[in-house]
Amino acid sequence: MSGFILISLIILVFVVIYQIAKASEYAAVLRGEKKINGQVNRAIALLLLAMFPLGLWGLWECHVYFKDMMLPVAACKTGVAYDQMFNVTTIVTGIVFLLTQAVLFWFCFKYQSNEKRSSFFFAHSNKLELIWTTIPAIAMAILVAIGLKNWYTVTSDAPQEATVIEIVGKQFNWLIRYPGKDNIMGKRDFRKINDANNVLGLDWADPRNADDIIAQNGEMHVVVGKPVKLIIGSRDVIHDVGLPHFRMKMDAVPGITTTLWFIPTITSDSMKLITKNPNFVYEIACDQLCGKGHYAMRGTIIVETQAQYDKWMASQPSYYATANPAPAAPAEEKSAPAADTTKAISMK
Ligand SMILES: [Cu+2]
Repeated sequence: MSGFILISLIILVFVVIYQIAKASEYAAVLRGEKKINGQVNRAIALLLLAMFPLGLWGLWECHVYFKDMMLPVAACKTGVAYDQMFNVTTIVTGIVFLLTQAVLFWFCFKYQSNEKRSSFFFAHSNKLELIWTTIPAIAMAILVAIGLKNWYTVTSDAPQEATVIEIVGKQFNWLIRYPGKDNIMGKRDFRKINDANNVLGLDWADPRNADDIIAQNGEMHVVVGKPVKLIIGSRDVIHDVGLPHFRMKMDAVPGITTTLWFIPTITSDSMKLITKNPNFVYEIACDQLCGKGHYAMRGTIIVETQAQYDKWMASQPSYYATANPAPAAPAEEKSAPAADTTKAISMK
């Protein structure tokens, strides 16, 4: 019933608008078409002029309304550089936007249709072409150069002392591996992936895997002030390691290793004070729509002091121990030749 009323109402509104249009058409004929056209033109020109400040006010209100969604201060050095780049770009494009839009709306008003005015044919001007090509080109080149400098910084070689952490995306969570006491990550083989007891496909024939740690609860722990290098991969489809609080993201592509490095500068505890939010956590988001559980691909980063990190690290069992509750010595596994495994798989 309510649907019927709604449709009737819509039809009624259309009929009313149609009748008003018809009536104003008759009025135009009676009062002289030209006069009416002139009035309509003037009204539209005035409305357009009003649209500009009204639009700007709307933009401002949107920012005020959504200000709680803004990110807090960047939590690493490259994040600060990124914010500066963002601000410079916003200011430069903002000035251009304001100037061009102000002129656009003003010209619509100033050059509204008028009986006495005829159009002016302007074919070409080399000087103008040169000006409006060169100035934006120089501005864009400068902005791109700043962007490239930042890009090369985060993707370049990390400092030697960096903590190396592997992060692998899968539908639908992040797997985070630390190299363990030997500081070397063992080999992985996608054919050995097994959700029951080998989520990353660690090759147990490689002794360097024996002490590797896969962080529990998808929680990445890093030390404040110490460089972190992420080795990024994917187990299935393309994901993307999104670190909004560090202003960074990098694709996680199956079969291709990507990297990122940064120096966290604010601990999780300090950030709780800065944001006045006792529940604040640094998030790892998936920035690539990767399937139906994409929204739930949330990991967390704990930025802490060296002492807190060491304590946490000491509490983490090796993945080998977790995956093999009655641990056979890794050395025995090692003695099984890797070639045999490959053969067994290819024979299947
Ligand atoms: Cu994903």
